[in-house]
Amino acid sequence: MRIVVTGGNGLVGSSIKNIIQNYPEHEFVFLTRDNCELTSLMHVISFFSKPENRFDYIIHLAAKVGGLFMNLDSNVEMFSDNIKINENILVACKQYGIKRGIFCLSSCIYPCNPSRFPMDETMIHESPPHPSNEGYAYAKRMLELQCRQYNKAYGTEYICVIPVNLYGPHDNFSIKNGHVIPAIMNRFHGEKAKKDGKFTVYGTGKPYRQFLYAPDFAKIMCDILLDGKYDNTEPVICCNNETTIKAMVDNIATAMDIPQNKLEWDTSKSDGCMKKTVHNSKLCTYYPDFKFTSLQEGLRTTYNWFCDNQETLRQ
Ligand code: GFB
Repeated sequence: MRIVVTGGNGLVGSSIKNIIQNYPEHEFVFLTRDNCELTSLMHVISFFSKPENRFDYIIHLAAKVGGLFMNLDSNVEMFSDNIKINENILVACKQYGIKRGIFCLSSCIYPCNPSRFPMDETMIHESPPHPSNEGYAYAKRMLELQCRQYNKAYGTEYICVIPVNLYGPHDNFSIKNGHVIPAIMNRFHGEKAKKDGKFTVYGTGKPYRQFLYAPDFAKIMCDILLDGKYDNTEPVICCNNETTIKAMVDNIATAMDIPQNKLEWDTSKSDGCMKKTVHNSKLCTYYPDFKFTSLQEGLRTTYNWFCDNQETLRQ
């Protein structure tokens, strides 16, 4: 099969690039912002209308994403850009006969006051998401709705996968807009170089989060799309164990050789959603032997990658 991957240079897109040799019978084509501006329908149609850009399957990763503080600052753009990107891609998939694909949601789209924890695949639309990221959350909820409608109306096989907080090599290490792990690694790395470095973490450290190593997620997505084991088109959650932000930051400090008693908490900063726990029992019925990378191991390899790619990494 010929597979187009949108968001080809992103955290997960780059992780897929590192494993395509495991699927030698398939051809992967990585689409990046330089190739095509996905918020423009004209650009999207002009790209997919070219005879050399015919595909059988799609892995749709491209999105306007960012951490809590970016979402708090730009809920309007997070909604409008992601709605445009997803609509344009689905229009092109229909017009150019891409009948099967993986579409990426996120556990942050879930209700912030659900009827029960942990949440499962049936609870996406149960009640409002956390206000901090409602723009992104409602745009991604609409993507789940659109995939379901296309599958019903056109017999397509568009599968929504729902990861928890992703991290790993090739992440966006922006201190302002990044997610917690890359933002803190970059900030702490700068402070380590100073004699009287200050290792400040935002919030109280009490929120709960589930972190998933991006290379693990990349493999799960490619297997769901290609190995035939996942025999339906319903959404599926991909998650790993839960921890508190405090415990996770302690692990980062260990990975960076920073004494934990040097950590300081700026509780004037937002904690965002306190808990968004989901479970992966559905995924595990299809992939019972999948070995998830531990947080300690994932943080260590991510920091090593960060140190080795200072010149070129996104920040
Ligand atoms: O990763 P993060 O930005 O995403 O924040 P969310 C996680 C937690 O880390 C929050 C705390 O409780 C923050 O208060 N935190 C502490 C920090 N220090 C920092 C820091 O330096 N930077 C950041 N960013 N956080 C996002 C959604 O929510 O989850 C997105 O807003 C996306 O839309 C993502 O879906 C997966 O888990 O709070």
